[in-house]
Amino acid sequence: MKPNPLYFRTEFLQSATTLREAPPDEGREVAFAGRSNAGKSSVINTITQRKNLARTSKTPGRTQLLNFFQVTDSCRLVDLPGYGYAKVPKAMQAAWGKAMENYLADRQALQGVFLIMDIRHPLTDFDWQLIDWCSQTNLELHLVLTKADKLSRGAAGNTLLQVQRRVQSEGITASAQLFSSLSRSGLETAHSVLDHWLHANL
Ligand SMILES: Nc1nc2c(ncn2[C@@H]2O[C@H](COP(=O)(O)OP(=O)(O)O)[C@@H](O)[C@H]2O)c(=O)[nH]1
Ligand SMILES: [Mg+2]
Repeated sequence: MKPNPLYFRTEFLQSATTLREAPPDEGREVAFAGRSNAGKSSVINTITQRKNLARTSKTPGRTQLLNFFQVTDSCRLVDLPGYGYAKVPKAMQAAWGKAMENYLADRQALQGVFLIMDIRHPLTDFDWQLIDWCSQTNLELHLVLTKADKLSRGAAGNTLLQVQRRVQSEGITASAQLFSSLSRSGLETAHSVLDHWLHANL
């Protein structure tokens, strides 16, 4: 398996605070979701080989917008607001949640969700909420256990298996993979899932 250089041409398109501000609901898009600090921006930067496309931040919870990135004329990647940052007021958290839920439920172009989880803290309550939303709206789901470099190869493999079992035991269908933005391991797998969902095979 080789990386697909198509994703390396990705450009920032626009931000939106509500679904009404989003680009026209046409073509195909894949959304990236995850808890603040899980490593979501780093995954997007690695997948697109752009150092600062999705701003990697040491201050978690600052990304409060839906950010749209253009891969081709008809294909987009979408960075969803990081959820579950404790220092943000509850009301604001609720507003983000609402925007996210609306987007997941109503967006016709949306093909599926990459759920980014820190391999050391997988399947938090917030992750389960997102998994439930995806399952209720019949959205495809791909679980990305990132920062795999933080564990030994064996421990990372075990965590992947455990996460797959937990999700399966709830009757949820989802694919899953290990990833590291540090070593770029898992990049080809992530590209192949995107190719599949976006019909972006070159
Ligand atoms: N070791 C390691 N650190 C990572 C990895 N991905 C992200 N980080 C670090 O984790 C922190 C949060 O990453 P970021 O991408 O901003 O998370 P986000 O809030 O989910 O967008 C940053 O300090 C990153 O440098 C990874 O694959 N390996
Ligand atoms: Mg981020």
